[in-house]
Amino acid sequence: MRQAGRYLPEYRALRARHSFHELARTPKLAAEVTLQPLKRYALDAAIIFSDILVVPEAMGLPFAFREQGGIEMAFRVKSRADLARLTVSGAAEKLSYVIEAIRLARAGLRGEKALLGFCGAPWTLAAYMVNGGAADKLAALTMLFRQDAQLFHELMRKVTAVCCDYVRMLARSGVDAIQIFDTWARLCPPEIYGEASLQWIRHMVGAADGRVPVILFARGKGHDWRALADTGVAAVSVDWTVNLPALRQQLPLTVAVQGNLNPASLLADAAGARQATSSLLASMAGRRGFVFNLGHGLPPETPPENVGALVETVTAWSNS
Ligand code: 1CP
Repeated sequence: MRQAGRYLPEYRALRARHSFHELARTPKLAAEVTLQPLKRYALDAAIIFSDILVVPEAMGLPFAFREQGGIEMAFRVKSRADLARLTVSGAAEKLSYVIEAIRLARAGLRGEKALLGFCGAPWTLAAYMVNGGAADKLAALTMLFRQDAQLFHELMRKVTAVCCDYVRMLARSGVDAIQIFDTWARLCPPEIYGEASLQWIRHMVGAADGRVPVILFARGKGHDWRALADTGVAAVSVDWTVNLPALRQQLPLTVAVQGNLNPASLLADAAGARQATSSLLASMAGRRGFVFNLGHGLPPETPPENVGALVETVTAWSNS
């Protein structure tokens, strides 16, 4: 809910004049979009305006938007020849425009609010790279893992190396925390999740080198909290299907939990948004190590005033 994006009319107005790539790659514009939600709402933090797919793009695999919605990668990684087209050395440096946007956004925040950086998890990025964009048809990546484990691991090594370089850059950029998005974790069979995803995430946590806390969002894997926490992250962020108080009880207090209001509860009216927010807060009353968040991103059709009702409710609760 700290994100900008299509639910905000001021984002859509900028987007009418600039492509997504122009917004993301022009530090002044990216910083402006980053700060848009904070101009409207009394939020505690901002998240830098960018995308997880900037990493494959920097490796030589760009993405575009399909007219009917969704993402289209320029090519699919199906063979060693495709893999050879991806560069590692110098790739993360191509993302220095994000670091410049972070610098400008931090100046705008004047130290009063936190700023988050983020990076996709290698499994989720590879999902887009292998199946060309329609990440819901993720069977392609699981199939690669099962049919050509060597190619799968070579791909993961390359993607992880760039993610680690990028995390190092983010950790030194002055962001207050880094969130890793393993959005397509839920499509990874549980028996291979450790080998296919978490081991690579562990490298990224290492690359942050303890400079900033790392938060892991692994959609659909909240029940596997022990394995998520074992990556060394400071916080586990869960989707809205997880029972948050139960998770808080099970995790050691050295690891924070973040979550997990169902974004759909913001689709009706402000009273409904307030009620849903209050009931999540009540379920977490008296528990330490909790960061309120949504259980996933905001759909574009969310009425902005309902986000306002949520922020007011959380602010009143944390001041009480
Ligand atoms: O038309 C537009 O303006 C593009 C819509 C859009 C936006 C607003 C995309 C394309 N990316 C973003 C920004 C973005 N991406 C943010 C917010 C930053 C901010 O507002 O300050 C974040 C955190 C992301 C990260 C991201 N991109 C994720 C992980 C988070 C999650 O939702 O689980 C994922 C999966 C993506 C891929 C992506 N980028 C864009 C789209 C439409 C998609 C989904 C593609 C698909 O799988 O269909």
